[in-house]
Amino acid sequence: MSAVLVVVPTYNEALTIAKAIGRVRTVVPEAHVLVADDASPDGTGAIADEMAELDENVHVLHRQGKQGLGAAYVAGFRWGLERGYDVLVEMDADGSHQPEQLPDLLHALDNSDLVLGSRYVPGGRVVNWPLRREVLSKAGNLYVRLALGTNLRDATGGYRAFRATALRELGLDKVASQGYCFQVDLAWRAVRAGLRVVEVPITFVEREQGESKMDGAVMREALWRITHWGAAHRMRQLRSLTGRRAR
Ligand SMILES: Nc1nc2c(ncn2[C@@H]2O[C@H](COP(=O)(O)OP(=O)(O)O)[C@@H](O)[C@H]2O)c(=O)[nH]1
Ligand SMILES: [Mg+2]
Repeated sequence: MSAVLVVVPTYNEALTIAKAIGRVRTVVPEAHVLVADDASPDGTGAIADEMAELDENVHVLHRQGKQGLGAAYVAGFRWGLERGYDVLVEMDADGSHQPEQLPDLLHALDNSDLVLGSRYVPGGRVVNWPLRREVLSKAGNLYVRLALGTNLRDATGGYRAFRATALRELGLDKVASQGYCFQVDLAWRAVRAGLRVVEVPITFVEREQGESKMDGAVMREALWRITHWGAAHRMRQLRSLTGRRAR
């Protein structure tokens, strides 16, 4: 059986972290959980430490300060790869990603390298999101498809499962994305590496407690990076086309 590590990045999730970890431990008892906390001022790290003390399947990675979702995941993945986990899962701490759907993701990984929990394939949905967030998310995904020329319906979501072998191929050392565009970055790397990427439907439930950390800086970083990746991709396509003609 494969060893599964669920990496949960946290910044000020004291109200939600215990429940999220508890649900994972109930639904997939054999999985380990790693909380990657950016020195949350609200004491999230201490709550995670208490849980880790009582449960050998729970681990905590304390980071220096708020350095963004992408940076927390890179550090969490490194931690897991160094310790030989076979499968690395991304999951939010706020209950939006339901641990009860984790078995669906893990099952789909039997025949793929990366499974994206997807809100925008048939069967997927979003519950309790304000219209503004839904529009932003759908527009973001449309932009990703147009800029990068992919078919992915939900490249911005953060509920996913990677095979460790696949993650090792993606060049984590070279990931510069700090914020939420990390999600697009890794999905795009996987597509370009020719890995088998599949989407399975999930129900994303907006958090009931705590606050979203999505802000203008996160969105601006996503916009310029995706535009840059898209332009570089088109240049490569153009070059291979003209190269072929010249031959
Ligand atoms: N370690 C770490 N976690 C973060 C950071 N920003 C967001 N997160 C976590 O990423 C997950 C998703 O964030 P959230 O604010 O719910 O984003 P939203 O669902 O898009 O509104 C949550 O578990 C957050 O605590 C960060 O800078 N560092
Ligand atoms: Mg959230």
